[in-house]
Amino acid sequence: MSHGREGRAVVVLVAVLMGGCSCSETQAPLPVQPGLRVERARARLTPAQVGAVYLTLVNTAAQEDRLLSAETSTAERVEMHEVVAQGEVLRMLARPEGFVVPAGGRVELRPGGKHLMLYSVRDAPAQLSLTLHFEKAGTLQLVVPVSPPGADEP
Ligand SMILES: [Cu+2]
Repeated sequence: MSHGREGRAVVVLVAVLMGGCSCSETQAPLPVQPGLRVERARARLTPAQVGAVYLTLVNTAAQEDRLLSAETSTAERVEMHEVVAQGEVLRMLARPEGFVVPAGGRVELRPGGKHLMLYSVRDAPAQLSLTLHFEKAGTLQLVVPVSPPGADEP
């Protein structure tokens, strides 16, 4: 008998909890954030006051987007670059048009490929705050850890 009562008490408690849940469901559901996500952001600085930021742009939206520009208070200028092979020579080209991120796709900025180039780095902080401007997703701000020189993987 006492078992039956405990069982009923549990049922009531569950009903109360579920009631609470359905109450909160009347609020606006959490939006499935369309747009861009950044993964694996890291920066590498050199003693020559230049540096690079590598990261992965993940586009969760149903339309393509484009990284238009980037800035950080740590450097005077940030440019979008890409290392490309021309014959047997590797060249670093400026990509002022930015980086297109396909719908539902991703673009990897990595050593030996696309990257953000930092010029006139003011100091060598442990991390830097980076602002990214996208054509559709707007502005994204993130904190990028600075790796010691040579620590980055290819
Ligand atoms: Cu570069």
